Amino acid sequence: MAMVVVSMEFHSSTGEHYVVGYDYHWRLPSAESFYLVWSRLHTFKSNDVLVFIFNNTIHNVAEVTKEAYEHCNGTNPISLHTTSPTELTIKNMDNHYYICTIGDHCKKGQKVGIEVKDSPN
Ligand SMILES: [Cu+2]
Repeated sequence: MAMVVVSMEFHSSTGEHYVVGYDYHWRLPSAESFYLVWSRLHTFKSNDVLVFIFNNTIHNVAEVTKEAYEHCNGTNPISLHTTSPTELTIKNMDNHYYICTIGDHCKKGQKVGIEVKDSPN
């Protein structure tokens, strides 16, 4: 009985988990728009969790500003994550932007912007 209660509390306090890129995970996409298309197919809310799964010897995840995202500037990220999987909780209603800072991966499409639309239930 106690375990059921704990389980329900856990469920209600966390949002959906989204694996970025589905089974393709987080790597160089075959099409530049791949992660943009992925992002647009979901409605993200605060407390949802983005899961980045990647080969950490050749990729990373950096949260960056919108401007840095648009220019693929990874020199001064908001946060940098180098272990996989990286789970990032959306903590506010702002939009969020993530890139890989390795080589020219971002310019080749390894970047994703998250539009946060609703508050949690
Ligand atoms: Cu990369």
